[in-house]
Amino acid sequence: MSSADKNLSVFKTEGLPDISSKKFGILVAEWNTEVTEKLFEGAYQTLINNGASPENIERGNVPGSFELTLGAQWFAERRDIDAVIALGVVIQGETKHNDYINHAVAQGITNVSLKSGKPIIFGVLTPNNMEQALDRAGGVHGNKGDEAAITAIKMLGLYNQIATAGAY
Ligand code: RBF
Repeated sequence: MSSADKNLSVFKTEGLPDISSKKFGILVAEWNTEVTEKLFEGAYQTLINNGASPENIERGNVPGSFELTLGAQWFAERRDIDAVIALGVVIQGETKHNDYINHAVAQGITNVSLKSGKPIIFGVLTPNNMEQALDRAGGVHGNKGDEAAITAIKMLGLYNQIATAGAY
C-alpha cells in the first residue's frame, strides 16, 4: 500500500479498558459540517464498538473550532464526565487565520486537560483543502474521529493504571 492511499487510522486496540460505565462528551464544530459530522459518526461508533453505552455519550455543538476549548471546559467541569473529544476542521486559507485558530485550540485543550485532570482529545483536522479533510474523515486515510475515540479510551486506561494505583 503506498503512503498516498494508506489508512492512517490503524492503531493497537488490545488491552483497552472497560468503558461501559464511563461517560463521554463529544464536541462538534459547525464549520465544515460535511467533515465534522463524519468525524462525529466515527468517534461515536468507535466508542459504542468498544463498549460505551449510548446514554453515556453526550454531544454538544460549538459554532467553530475556536469555541471547542470553552465547550471542553464546560464538559470537563461536570463530575460525571470522564473524557471529552473535541472535533473540528480548520482548512488552511489565504490568511493566517487558521494558524491562530489551530494554535489557540491546541493550547486551550492542553490547558483544560491539565487543569481538569481529564483526557480532552484534540480531534481537529488542519488540512490544506477539503479533499484532504474528507480523506481523513472516513476516506482513504481512515477516520480521525475513530482515532480520537480510541485515544480517549486509552487515556482512561492509563488513568486506571497510574492514578488510581496511588494513595490520593
Ligand atoms: N472555524 C472552523 O472550525 N474552521 C475554520 O476553517 C474556520 N475558519 C475561519 C476563518 C475566519 C476568517 C474566521 C473569522 C473564523 C473561522 N472559523 C473557523 C470560526 C472560528 O472557529 C470561530 O467560530 C469564530 O472566529 C468565532 O469565535
